[in-house]
Amino acid sequence: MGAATAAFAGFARGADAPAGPHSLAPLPYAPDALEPHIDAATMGIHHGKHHAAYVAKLNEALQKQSALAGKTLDALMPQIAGVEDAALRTALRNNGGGHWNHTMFWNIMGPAAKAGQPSARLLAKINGAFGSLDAFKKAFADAAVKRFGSGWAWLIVRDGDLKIVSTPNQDNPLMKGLVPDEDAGTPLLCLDVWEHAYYLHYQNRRADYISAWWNVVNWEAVDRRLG
Ligand code: MN3
Repeated sequence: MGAATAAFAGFARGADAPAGPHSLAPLPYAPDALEPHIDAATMGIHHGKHHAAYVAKLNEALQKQSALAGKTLDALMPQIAGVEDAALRTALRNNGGGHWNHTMFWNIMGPAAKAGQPSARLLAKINGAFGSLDAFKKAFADAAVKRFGSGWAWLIVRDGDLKIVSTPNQDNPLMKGLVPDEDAGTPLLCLDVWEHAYYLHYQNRRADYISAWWNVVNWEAVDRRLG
C-alpha cells in the first residue's frame, strides 16, 4: 500500500487491512429512515465512513493483541484503562469507544413513526429522577449542548438510579478508570454531538439537531436496555 492509499485506509478498508475481530453491522434501517430529522447523507457518511473507520482502526490496533482481540466489544470497554501500552490504550479508547458508541446510537434510534414514548416503568424512573419527561429532556439537551467540542450525552443507570452525564471524544460510561467514577454506569440512551453527526443539515445549530433528535428516539430499545 502506498503512502497516499494508507492515508485513506481508515475510510475505505484497504485490501490488506485486518477483517476482524470486529465488524461493522449494517444500519438497522435505511439511511433515509430518520428523515427529516436526520438526513440520509449524514447517516450514510456517519455510518459508512466514520463508524467504519473506527472499526477498521480498532481491528488494526488489535493485531498481535490476542488476549484483547478475543474479548467482545462490551467486555473490552472496562479493560481499556488497564492497558499498559499508552499508544494501544489510546487507540482502543478512541476506536473501541467509537465502535461501541455508534453501535448503540444506531440502535436507540428509529423512524419517527415508530418512536413512541418511554415505557411506563422507564417513565416512572425518569419522573423519579428528574421530575417529569420534559424536565429530563431539558437536562439531557443541556448536557448535550454544553459538551465542549466533540463528545456524547448519556442517560445511565448508576447504583440503580438514573443519571445524565456527558463524555468527551469517544469515551463512554463503561470505560471504568478512564471516565470520572461518578460518570460510570450502564448506558440507556446516548446522543452523538460530534459535528459530523449534524453539520451537513444543521451546520452550527447543535440545539436544533438535539430537539429534532427526540423524534427518532426508539423508546422501546431504550426500555430493553433497562434489563
Ligand atoms: Mn459519530
